[in-house]
Amino acid sequence: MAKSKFEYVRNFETDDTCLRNCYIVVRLDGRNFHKFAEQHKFAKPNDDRALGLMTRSARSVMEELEDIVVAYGQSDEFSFVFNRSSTWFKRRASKLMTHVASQFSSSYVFYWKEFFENQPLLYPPGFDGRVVLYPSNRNLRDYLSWRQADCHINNLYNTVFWMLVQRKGLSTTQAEDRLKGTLAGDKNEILFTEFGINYNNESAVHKKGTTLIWEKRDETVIKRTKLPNGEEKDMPVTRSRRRVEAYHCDLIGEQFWEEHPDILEDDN
Ligand code: DGT
Ligand code: MG
Ligand code: MG
Ligand code: MG
Repeated sequence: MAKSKFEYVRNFETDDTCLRNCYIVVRLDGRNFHKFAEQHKFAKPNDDRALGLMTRSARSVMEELEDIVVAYGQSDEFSFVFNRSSTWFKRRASKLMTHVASQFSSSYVFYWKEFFENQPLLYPPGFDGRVVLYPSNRNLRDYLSWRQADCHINNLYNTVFWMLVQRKGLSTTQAEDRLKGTLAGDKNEILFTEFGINYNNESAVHKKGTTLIWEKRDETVIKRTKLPNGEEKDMPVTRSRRRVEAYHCDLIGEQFWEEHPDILEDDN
């Protein structure tokens, strides 16, 4: 095809290829979800409908896009980790990030009604995205540990905060003052002595967030099969199928990674 004289404008496009051998992490975060949560009457501190919808949308991202090996979400954010050897879209950061963000956003709206039956969606939500590269398994694990530690710190704070407001009748300012300068141990103590709550018994999804990984499961279906003698018979056929499974477990220690050695590629 003959080139037009306008063709040169293509050269203004910049190269955003992600460095080879690195895990590519795309993290999405809900835009102004402080307001979004208020307007859509999210339960405080954790709304299980909202968390379920985030996880459903993340599952759609993993199923529809290529090469995502693990995803981790909490609050209004989700991180997606592409395999370090992925060549999807020639590793172009903008392509990967925008596909993740648009697939996630459209799924969030598409599945809204499944989670928020009686609460209409009042306006179109948005998500920002960023790309970060991690060159080693240690760095990637520390990244996920960082997000999970964030989940823990916020959830512990929010759990005590809303107990003080909802159960004790403190104003939000009074609850803030009460918690100023307190350490994790102090917050656990307040929960236990004032509300009879052992934080360890709080639900795992709120304490640990949600981790999505691919797992192989054997699936048996009945199939009509032709026998050598020409007869037809219903026979069970077992196939190994890959599907996305959700966990609410600790990612910081060794156990999860020892139990799922296929998620990360060897460092070398
Ligand atoms: P941004 O991300 O800079 O556009 O601003 P925000 O407002 O999204 O701030 P961010 O992402 O730091 O914090 C997440 C907000 O979402 C936070 O204000 C609390 C709210 N949120 C997330 N999950 C829940 C929930 O389950 N229940 C309630 N009530 N609020 C939630
Ligand atoms: Mg933010
Ligand atoms: Mg946000
Ligand atoms: Mg956030």
